[in-house]
Amino acid sequence: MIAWLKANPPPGPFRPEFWRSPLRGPWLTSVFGLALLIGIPLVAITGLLSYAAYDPRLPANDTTPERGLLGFYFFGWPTEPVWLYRLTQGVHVILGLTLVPILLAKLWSVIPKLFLWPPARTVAEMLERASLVLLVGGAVFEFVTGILNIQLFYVFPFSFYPAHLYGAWIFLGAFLAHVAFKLPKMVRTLRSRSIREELRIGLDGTRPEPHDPDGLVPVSPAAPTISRRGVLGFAGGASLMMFGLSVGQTMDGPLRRTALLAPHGREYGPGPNDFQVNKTAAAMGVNPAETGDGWRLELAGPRAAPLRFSRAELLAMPSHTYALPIACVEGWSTVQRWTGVRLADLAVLAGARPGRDGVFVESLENGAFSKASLNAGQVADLRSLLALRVNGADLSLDHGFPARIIVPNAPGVHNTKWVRSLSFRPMST
Ligand SMILES: Nc1nc2c(c(=O)[nH]1)N[C@H]1C(S)=C(S)[C@@H](COP(=O)(O)O)O[C@H]1N2
Ligand SMILES: [Mo]
Repeated sequence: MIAWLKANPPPGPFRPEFWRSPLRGPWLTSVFGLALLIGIPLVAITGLLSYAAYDPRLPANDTTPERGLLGFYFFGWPTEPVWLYRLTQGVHVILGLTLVPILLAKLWSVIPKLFLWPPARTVAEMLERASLVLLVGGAVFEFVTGILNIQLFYVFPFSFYPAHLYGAWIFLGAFLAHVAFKLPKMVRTLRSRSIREELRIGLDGTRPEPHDPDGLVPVSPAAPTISRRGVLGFAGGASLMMFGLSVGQTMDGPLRRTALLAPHGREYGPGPNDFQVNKTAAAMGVNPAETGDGWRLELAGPRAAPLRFSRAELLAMPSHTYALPIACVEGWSTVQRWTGVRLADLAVLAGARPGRDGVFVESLENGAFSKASLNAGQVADLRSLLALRVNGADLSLDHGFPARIIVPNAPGVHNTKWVRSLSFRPMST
């Protein structure tokens, strides 16, 4: 039966003669594989750290309450070093983008295996191919959902955050299995041919790799139209281009304009407020009338009856200024000078117990990012502010006027804008 199937493949890509590129072979696949083997774990670890940074055990911070065991590694997210989340999330997004051309090149290099005929000959082969469905499907799913999300195209019929998280674990499981299967072959193949020497070979000297039983090397190769060096240069160059056109979104100053792949607008607000806006007040349906003279901050805590403060009263309190980043989950970041009242001082007014109470923050608007919890360590850090001003000017409406949260090393989404109330309460993690 198997012999008959093998002898009678369906037409087209199921026939080995269909695949003719003389460049395909285990060595080329191994080079791309090595790049992914280095890059993907970094993307995965920084992604999982981002999940921990939300402090998902606290109220309102997690939209995947069904996470089950996936939070096994959580820890109280620190405020030090202040640049940590900026770094980890920048790596997650920008390295992810940088790997896209390598991933595509790797998939191109193994595409004949998608049409292997017969699809599986043994149970072991069937299992391996099932794991490849999870591997390739998982990789494509993670890259596509991630890219759509940083471009703010919320087009999928599910919530990004749990989908990207569950997808990551499925992909990682398949990735680990794949590495365990293939690592010995990859190492052997890479040793068989030096990359330096390969880079010296032009089109004239380009020959197919020696026959391999896995079926990557074509049985009837066409003449090469590009050298292996050319393909590596093309994939590497595309990858560098992705990096070069996105890394600027993590910088302030003129280089920020080089981030042509970053989606957000370029004009954000007047003078000192001219820096990146994630969601505008209009987009979030903030009613400007509620941010005027009638606005009051509601302050609640374990011992005090709720207090109310006008913006003028907050401005009259001891104020502090720190240069701190906003680092968005979408990978962009910026450092600005924020001025406002310490959360620690407000905690004392509310009768909160230092080191025990965190704070539950609510915004004037009602969207997905309108509520957040900060842990006790974040409240206690003297640089954590209810910011009223930025770079010497009042906050613009888009940056959260009348008042917003700024916490060192917190993910951007926890720096709630248009704050309506702060409620200090035990936040044990
Ligand atoms: N109320 C409210 N606060 C919010 C948001 C929001 O949509 N609503 N967006 C958050 C996100 S995702 C980020 S990255 C930062 C961005 O702050 P900025 O727009 O001032 O740069 O604000 C955060 N605070
Ligand atoms: Mo964000």
